[in-house]
Amino acid sequence: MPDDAARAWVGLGANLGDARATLAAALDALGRIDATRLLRRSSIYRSAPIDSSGPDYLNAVAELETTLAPHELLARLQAIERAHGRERPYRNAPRTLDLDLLLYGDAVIDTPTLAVPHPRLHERAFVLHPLAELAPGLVVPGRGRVEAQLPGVSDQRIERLSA
Ligand code: PH2
Ligand code: MG
Ligand code: MG
Repeated sequence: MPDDAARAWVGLGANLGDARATLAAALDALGRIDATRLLRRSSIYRSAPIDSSGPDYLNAVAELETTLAPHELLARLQAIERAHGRERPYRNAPRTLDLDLLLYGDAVIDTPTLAVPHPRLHERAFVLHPLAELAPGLVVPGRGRVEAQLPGVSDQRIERLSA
């Protein structure tokens, strides 16, 4: 991977259909994005829906190395979502697969189509726990270390599943 590669962090979530199989397939698909390597993935977590409805979610976080630009990577993530039958009937609707670009190096991006760091990352246990598992000490631009955000989400139900 060339020197200009960036470290990107992607949040995975699913709460419709066979969520476990979907996350496994999505991780596989992340590993096949061009100009990108899947470095690591967190455990799978079961979490209560936050500002959303339907069954519990399964969530995980993946660490990528990529030479794609942030918007290019976002387009690849959206293509994987669509391939898994993602529909967007309304905001935060239950979903077969959600792939969120959480962090892209230490970049701060605020455009109509992409905001990085993900604007709600720091208030969501289902992102913070898997991220802290993979990268304790990781600094979220504008927020500080990932584990410093955990006390603020201690009321959100989440459970780490094996593997
Ligand atoms: N995603 C949302 C809204 N709420 N809740 C949980 N537990 N997990 C998610 O992935 C999730 C959510 C919007 O993307
Ligand atoms: Mg999301
Ligand atoms: Mg999303």
